[in-house]
Amino acid sequence: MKPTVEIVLSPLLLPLTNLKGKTVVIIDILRATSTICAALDNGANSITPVISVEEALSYQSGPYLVAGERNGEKAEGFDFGNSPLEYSPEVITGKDVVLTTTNGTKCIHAAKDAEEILIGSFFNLSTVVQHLVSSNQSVVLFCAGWKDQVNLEDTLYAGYIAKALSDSHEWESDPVEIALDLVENAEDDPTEYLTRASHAKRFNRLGNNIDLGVCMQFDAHPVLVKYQNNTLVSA
Ligand code: 3SL
Repeated sequence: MKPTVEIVLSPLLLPLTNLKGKTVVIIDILRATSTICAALDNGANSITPVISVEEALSYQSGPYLVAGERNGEKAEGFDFGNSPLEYSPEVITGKDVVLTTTNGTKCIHAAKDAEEILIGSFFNLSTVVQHLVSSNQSVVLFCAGWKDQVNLEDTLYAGYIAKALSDSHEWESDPVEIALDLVENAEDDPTEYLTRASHAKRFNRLGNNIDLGVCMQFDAHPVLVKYQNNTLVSA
């Protein structure tokens, strides 16, 4: 029997899914998981995801950079926001970062029952697929969404992963079929497709018309990111 693929389309649906013994891929394309991959590939030592702004600020007395956003904007008092472009090698090499975001970092904590937790983005799509194929474990693709709502960009990415696993894994899952349909619709120009996403529109309102295109660079940061001992590291 082949291992399975499931997709959790929103954090509200996570309690319906058994994570025991499975690999979970956390997906928050815009932008938490993209930023995490960029920062670690650009030389950050570690990223500790925390749930609240207060908890993040409590790390400020230590040797940490404190980073993240609320509602798409850098939180007050933080060193960095949540754009991959902020985490260049010049500023991030060798640094330990504490990160809190509206949706993505919460999901990392929520997946604690899984055997293995990975971070997925278009930046490391092929690296994630290679790992999932070779480890031959059942996979849960966990979409962070936006404030518990399903979103386009995370579902689309889950579809790309499911499609790449179609020989090695199996499924009987409507969310997987939905995600595969999105890939079929978007494949010609996935960045253009995602301009209709509510978060792309939110970015435009905030004057950010760059990060959508940035986060859609396939395999630009081919790093395998694992959550181990409360911290994200490049494996
Ligand atoms: O919600 C999150 O985790 C963030 O990725 C949202 S934002 O893209 O930084 O606005």
